[in-house]
Amino acid sequence: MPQQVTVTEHILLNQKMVPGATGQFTRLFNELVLSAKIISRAVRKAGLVDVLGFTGEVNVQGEEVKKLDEYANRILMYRLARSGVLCAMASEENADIIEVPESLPRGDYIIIFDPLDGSSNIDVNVNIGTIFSIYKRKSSPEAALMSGDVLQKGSEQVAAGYVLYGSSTMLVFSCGDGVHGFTLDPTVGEFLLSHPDIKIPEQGKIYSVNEGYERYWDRDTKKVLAYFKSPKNALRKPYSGRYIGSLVADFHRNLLYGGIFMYPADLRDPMKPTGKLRLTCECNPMAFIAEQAGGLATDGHIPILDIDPEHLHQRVPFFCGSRNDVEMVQDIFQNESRGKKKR
Ligand code: AFP
Repeated sequence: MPQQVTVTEHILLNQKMVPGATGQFTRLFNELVLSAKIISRAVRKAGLVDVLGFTGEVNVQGEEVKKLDEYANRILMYRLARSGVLCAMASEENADIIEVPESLPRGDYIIIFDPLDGSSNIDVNVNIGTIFSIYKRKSSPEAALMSGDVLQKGSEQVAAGYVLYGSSTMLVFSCGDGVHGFTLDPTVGEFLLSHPDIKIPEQGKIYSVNEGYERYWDRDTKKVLAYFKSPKNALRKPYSGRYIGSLVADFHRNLLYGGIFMYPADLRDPMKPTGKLRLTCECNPMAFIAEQAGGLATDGHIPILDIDPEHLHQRVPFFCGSRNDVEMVQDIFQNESRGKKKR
C-alpha cells in the first residue's frame, strides 16, 4: 500500500519538530481543513441545489454577493471562531475586523481570508478558491486588540495557503518550511499529500493578465507585457498567455508550470487606482507561497511581503510567480523610474 500522509498527520509531525509548540496552530488548521471539505461539498453540488446566483446583497467591495460566497464565508466564520485559538478574523466579505466574542475561548492567532475567490466564475463551472493568511498577535493578550495586530506585513505571516476547487479539490499551504499540496480524496474524505515541497520553475513560460485593460495601463506596464510577448525575451519566443480570471486557479497553474500572474494598476476606475487585488487577503498569502516555492512577488517597486498595510481592504498592483520573470518586471519598473528622474 503506498504511503499516504494526510494533512493532519503532516501538521502533527511538524508540530512535534517545533520546540514549545502548544497544539494551538494544529487546532486552527483542523478547523480550516474541515471548512474546506464543507465548502468543497457545496461547490461540487452547485447546479443541483440552490447555491448558484446572487443573494441580492452588495459586499464591502461594492460587488454583488453570490450565494456560495456567502455560504463559504459563514462556514469559515463559524468554524474558525470555535477553534478556541483565534483572537480575530477578517474576511474579504466583511468591512471590519471581527473580534472573537468573549463568550468563546480565544487565543493568539489571527486569520484573514477570502472565502470564495473568483466568484464571478461560480455559475459557469470554472475553478474558484479559498485563500487564507495566518498571523500571531503582537500585543499582549491581556491588552485590547490593536489594528496593528491584524494589519501586519506579509513577511510576518506564520502560514498561508489556498484551497482550489478544480478538477479535484487541493489544499496548498506553507508554514514557512516550503510549500506542500494535498489533494482531497473524496472516497475517504481526507486531504492526502500529493505535491510535497513544490518549487516554482525559476524561468516561466506563461503570463497571466487581463490584457483587455491594456489601454488603461501606464507605460511601464505596457513595456512589461511587450517583453513577455517578444521573441527577444529570455525564452527567445513569446510566452503563452493564460488567464482564467480566478486568482487561485491562475496562480496554481503558474506555480506548477512556471509563469507570472499580473494584476497591475490601471486607470479604469478612479476608486481603484492601484489595481483590483487586495493586499491582505489575496496578494500577501499568494506572495508568501510564491516565495516559499522559490519565486517572487512585487508591486513593481517593492516586495509585496514588505508592504505595511494601511487598511484592511487596501489594493496593490501585483506581479507574482517565477523568479526570473518577476525580476524582469522589477528591472523594467526600475529603469523606467530612473529614466523619469533623469528627464
Ligand atoms: P471575482 O471574485 O469578482 O470573480 O474576482 C476575482 C478576482 O479577485 C481574482 O480572483 C482574479 O484574478 C481577478 O479578480 C479577476 O479580475 P478581472 O475580471 O478584472 O480580470
